[in-house]
Amino acid sequence: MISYAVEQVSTYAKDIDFLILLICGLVGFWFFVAEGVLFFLIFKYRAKEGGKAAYMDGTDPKHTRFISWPHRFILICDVVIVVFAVKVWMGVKQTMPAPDQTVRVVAQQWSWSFQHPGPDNKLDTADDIKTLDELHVVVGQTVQFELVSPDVIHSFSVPVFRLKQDVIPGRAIKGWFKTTQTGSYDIQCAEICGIGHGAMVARIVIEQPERYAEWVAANVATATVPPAPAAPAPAPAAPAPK
Ligand SMILES: [Cu+2]
Repeated sequence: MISYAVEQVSTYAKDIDFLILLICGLVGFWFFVAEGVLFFLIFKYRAKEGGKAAYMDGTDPKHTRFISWPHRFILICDVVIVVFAVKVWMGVKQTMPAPDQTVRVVAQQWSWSFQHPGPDNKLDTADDIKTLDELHVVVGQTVQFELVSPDVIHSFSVPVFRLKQDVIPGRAIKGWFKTTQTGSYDIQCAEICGIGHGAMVARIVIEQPERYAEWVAANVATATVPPAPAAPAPAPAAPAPK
């Protein structure tokens, strides 16, 4: 149902949507039951000619069962939610599948920059490709990301993946996703991080392997490679002694 509004583009998006719907369904059911009983009782015991108010201290078992039985049912619902939530949490946050590709995501006031591994598929080598506001990945591959921030707390949010992870200065936070279809989708910052927070947007481009290889080939030449140090100039000849 949620996927009508926001596509599901990661392998775990459907699990998270299921959890949201489960919580909405159970909470919504009890909300309507509680409101229905409330309005029914308001109507049934409305002011009437000759009616008298009665004092009840709430200790009679005939009265307390109206609290204790719903309480038990709701506790069962809570246990159901916790069981499913832990299952999804373990699958998304407590497992780290072997990655096909590792990227570094730098969140900074107020932009996203990305470091791709380049043709050797290793980060922090001379062929890395650095981009601003655009992350490229291959469809169907497991991508491990490393989130870093040089300034304040940000949050790496990709709605189509149902992924949101805080980026904390001083830490390199790892996570993963596995894409299910090609396309170009929003990345946003989901943590108020200063005056330019609203402008902190980027795109993730999910491509077929051939297109990704073309992009790597086209960009590796312009990758930010530190220039080789210039050869030292020859020292001027010492003046001949007079
Ligand atoms: Cu931010």
